[in-house]
Order: sequence, then structure tokens, then C-alpha cells
Amino acid sequence: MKSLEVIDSHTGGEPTRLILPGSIALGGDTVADKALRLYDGLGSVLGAICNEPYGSDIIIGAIITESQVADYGLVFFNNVGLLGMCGHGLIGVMESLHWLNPNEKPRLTFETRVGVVTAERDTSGAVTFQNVTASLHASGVPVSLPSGRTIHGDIAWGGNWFFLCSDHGLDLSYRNLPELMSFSSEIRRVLDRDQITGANGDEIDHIELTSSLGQNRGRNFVLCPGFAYDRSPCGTGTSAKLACLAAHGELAEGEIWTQQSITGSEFTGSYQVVEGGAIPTISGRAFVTAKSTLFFDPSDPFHRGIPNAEGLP
Ligand code: PYC
Repeated sequence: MKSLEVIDSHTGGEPTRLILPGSIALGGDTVADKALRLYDGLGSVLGAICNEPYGSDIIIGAIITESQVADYGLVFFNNVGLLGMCGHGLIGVMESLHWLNPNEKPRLTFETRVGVVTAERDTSGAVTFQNVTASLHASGVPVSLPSGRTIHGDIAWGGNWFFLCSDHGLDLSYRNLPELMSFSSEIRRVLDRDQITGANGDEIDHIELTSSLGQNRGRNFVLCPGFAYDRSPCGTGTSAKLACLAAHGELAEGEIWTQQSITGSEFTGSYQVVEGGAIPTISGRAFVTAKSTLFFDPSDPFHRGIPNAEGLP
């Protein structure tokens, strides 16, 4: 792979890098299957485009593939691996597809690794998507931090696994970023240490610190796999939050919830009750920021990017 064309966008401050559709052919039947093959074959390229000097660890990459059950297949990844679904990423992909082809259908279905989702872009540019079924897996799970303090959280699925904690005692504000990073990273490490998992032993790779902003409004700080935080309110994190609100009887079916990130960006969402959980519907807006060609010169020692900390001397 010598070069790749990409379209960059951001959704509520969180970047998405879409590889130009058609650039990479993927074998396999389902998108889950294609994604694993892709990662086996091209994992280092994918890591590179989400790492410095090509990008940064906050970028979520996206690849469009064919699908037998939806308009497109869609694989999300970041600098450390594959994601299940990605809400801000889906909004970014919808905006990028429209930017590439203004005649693209405004309503599209996508087969992701974790199920089929639907997204619609209206004429104002707002994108609303219907996620896979979100659900609360365990409530009030205690976690003992190395400081001796015990905090509690809900474990929920929103297309990725989340640990949602509200008794953190922290100010969820941008100026408090260093503390939010270290506290949420500590929770993440303790979940790994104590083998606190989602269903079927699945790793919980997103930590969501939450607080209330009053009636039907909340703020969050989401730590993503790879230890970068989400600048947007996190679409799958908002989905997990909606599943918790539904399960705890704190938001009625169809009522609007507003989720704000520490950058101040907002998603709105609601849910519909279904067998096994709640189907979230989430709205947000993305903007295209660049279209570029990345070059991979094998004589460049960093043509696969600067790896994350474990890979450095
Ligand atoms: O919006 O679902 C999301 C997401 C996941 C990781 C980063 N953003």
C-alpha cells in the first residue's frame, strides 16, 4: 500500500477519517468477517492512519465495504483496533458520502460489525441514526480503586461496551481534563485487573463519566480504547446512557435526551423499547474538514505511524 485517499470530518469535535470508498477490497461474507480479515491483513496501515505523524490517536477510521444485507458495509477502527459501532463516526461518514456525491441517497442502511444501523441526513445537514439495540447488563457494579476508594457503575452495551459511572465526584469540564483522563484510565485498568466485563466476558473498552445537567440533559466524558477521550458526546456512549435511563425508569420511551460532551458539543436522542433493551435514535451534525492523500514510503521509519506507548522504547 503506497498511498490512500481519505476524507476527514469531525462530529461535535471528534474526527472521523473515511478511506475513500473503493480503495480497499475486502474478502469475507459478513462485515464482522471482513473486518477481522482486514485487521489481520492491514492492521498496521490502519494503525498508521490513526497515529502521528499521519493523524492522531483521537481519529476514528472508517472503511466502506459491500454488504449483502444493507446499502453499505461499514468498519470502524482506531489506532489500537476495531470498534463495534461508532455513532459520531456514522454521522461523519454520512456527511462525507454526501460531500463526495450530493446525489447519494439521504437515507442509508449500514451493516456494521455489531448489526445493521440506519442513518438519514436532512437538508440542513443534521444526521439522525438508529443504532443497534442498547441494553443495561449490570447495575451499580462496585470498583475498588488503588486509592482505596470504591466507585460504582452500570455496565451497558450501546454498540460498544461501556462502564458508566456517576459517583466519580469530578467536575466534568474541559479545564479538568488531566484529572478526568487519569481517573477514567484508572477505572479502565481496574476493570481489566479485576476482570469486570460485559456479556460473554467481552472487554469493557469505554469508560463514561456522567453528570446531570437537569431535566433530560446530561454531560459525559468518554475514555475510548487507546486512552484518547471523545470530543463528541459519543454516539454509542449516548446509546448506552439511554439504555440505562430506560432500565432505571429515568426517561420515558420517545422522550428527548440531550447529551453534552466536555467540549460543549451535543447530541440529542430518544429510545424505543424492544425485546432485550432499547433502540436508540441519535442526532448530530458533522463537517468535512479535508480530503487528502496519505503516502507510505517504506524508507520512512514512521511510515506505519508512531506506535502507542507500548510499542516505543
Ligand atoms: O461516537 O460512538 C461514538 C464513538 C466511539 C468512540 C469514539 N466515538
